[in-house]
Parts: sequence; C-alpha cells; structure tokens
Amino acid sequence: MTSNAYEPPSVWRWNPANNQAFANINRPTSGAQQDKGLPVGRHPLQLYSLATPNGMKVTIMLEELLARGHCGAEYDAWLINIGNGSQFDSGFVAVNPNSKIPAMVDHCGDVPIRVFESGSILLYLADKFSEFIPADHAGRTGCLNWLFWQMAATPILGGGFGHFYAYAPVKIEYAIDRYTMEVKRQLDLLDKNLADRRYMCGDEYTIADIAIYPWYGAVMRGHAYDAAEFLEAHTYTNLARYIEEVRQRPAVQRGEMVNRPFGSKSKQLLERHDASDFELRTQDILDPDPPEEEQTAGENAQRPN
Ligand SMILES: N[C@@H](CCC(=O)N[C@@H](CS)C(=O)NCC(=O)O)C(=O)O
Repeated sequence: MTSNAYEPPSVWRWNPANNQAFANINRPTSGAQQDKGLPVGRHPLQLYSLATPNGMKVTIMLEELLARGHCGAEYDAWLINIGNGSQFDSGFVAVNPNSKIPAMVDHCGDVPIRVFESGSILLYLADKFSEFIPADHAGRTGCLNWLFWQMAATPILGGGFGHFYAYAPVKIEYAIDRYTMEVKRQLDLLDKNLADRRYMCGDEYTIADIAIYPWYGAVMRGHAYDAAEFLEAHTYTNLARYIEEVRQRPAVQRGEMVNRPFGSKSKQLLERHDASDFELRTQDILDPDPPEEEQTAGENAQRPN
C-alpha cells in the first residue's frame, strides 16, 4: 500500500502514447484543434451536447420548461461526439472555450448569448423563464446552495471516484479508498437532507434537483461505474425514494433520451428539433430500466471534470 514506484520528475512532460483512458482526446492545452463550424437550427435555443449526466441536466430542464407551457424553450439539440474530439472543433470552442458539453447559444436577442457550464445554463434558463427557482431571495439562495454544491462535489464522484474505480489502468487502493470515502459522505449528506424533504430544497422541484438527479440517480441505479453494490447504494433509502420520484417525471424521461447515442436504441434520440421527435418512442420511454448489459454502455462517452 505504501510502495511508490513512480517518482515525479522535476518537470512533467506529456506522453501522447500513454495508455490512460481517454488518451486519444486528452491534451495539456486548450483551444480548437480543427476548423469546423456548428450547425444552427430554427429555434432560438441551440444546444450542443451529449446525454452524459452533465448533458442531461440541460435537456431535462428544457423538457420541464416545455411541459410547463413555455414555447420559448423550444430547442434544437445537436449531438457532440466527445469521443472523436468534436468538442475541439472551432465552432464548439467559440461557444465553450473549455471544450466540454453541454454548451448552448440563445439567439433570442440582437446578439447571441453563449452559455456554458451546466450549472450556468440551468441558472440562465431558470432566470429567463422564472421557473424552477424560488422567487424570494432566501429560497433562491437555498436553491443555489445545492446547485453550486452539485457543481463542486460531483467532480469528486466522476473525475475522482469514477476514474480510479472504473477507468484507471491500475487499481490504486489509496485513491479508491480516498474517493469512496468522500462519495459515501456525499450520498449520506443527500440522504439526510431528503429525510424530511420531498425535494432537495423542500416541496418545490428546482434546478437543484435537475442538477443532482442525473449524477446521483446514475450512481443509485447502477448506471455509473457499475458501483451501486460497492457503494451500498440501497442503504441510502431517502435518496433512493427521491431518485425514483424524479425519474418518473415524463420530462425527465424525455430529457434523458436526447443526444443519446448509447444504451437501448429505443431510448435514443440522437438529435432533437421538435417535440414530435419523441412521438415514435412514447411507449418505449415508459419501459422499466434496460437490461443490465445496456446500463453502462454510455460510460466510455463520459469524462466529467
Ligand atoms: N463542469 C462542466 C463539466 C462538463 C464536462 O465535464 N463534460 C464532459 C462530458 S460529461 C466533456 O465534455 N468531456 C469532454 C472532454 O473533457 O474533452 C459542466 O458541468 O458543464
């Protein structure tokens, strides 16, 4: 456990030939790698994304807004394949210089507004439509507490625990122990908060829930890193109750399908340009969870930070 075969050199050098997961797209520099523009559809809101948990936050939010009758939330959702490096196309980088999905452009006004970082997109849409965020200052602050918590906490779940438990070419007990401890603490925190609240902030379903559900729902349902047993997910009973309630929402089930090129074919909507795009799949999305072999199919597409 205490052996240390690797001695860091005085200056780190990038080795493009290493065998790390995602080595084909990882670079120590930012910016565009190829000149390629982005498509633009007919709706004011243009989303460039992929159905990872970070991507799903935005499609769930947009579907929830549409379900509440906000036709201004109609959107075009374009698939960005991060496995083949589309996040480094010049058009995408112009929208998100950080080269990560999700990214959105709002063409509503005279000057298009680019929005990146899933938390920022949720807040932008909540403010734009005055939905899924409490109007009073105290309530709004309570909601933002959990939104910011999710944005800060989840990289430890994904980039820390998920990477070392599922992707690292060697299983390092020290790293897995360290990140498992923190992830279990996060699950316990969520579970305790939900012991006497229907949703994260009380009776109202907010952008805090829309941010938390895709990540912690994936863990609880065994879709992320195949780690539900390792983490004893079933012991977090309040969290399990909450995840199931959110999962049942029709807008959540629609949002989970958008820009999804993996898993069960019947739950994939590669691009979304109109509400009618879902119609053919209405029966399928009411199906129970896909068979086990399909549940982790999307994992290779996910490299959260
Ligand atoms: N903090 C960002 C994280 C976004 C993120 O990590 N996106 C991943 C997919 S889940 C990505 O685009 N990875 C591509 C890459 O790192 O090159 C957010 O919440 O929007």
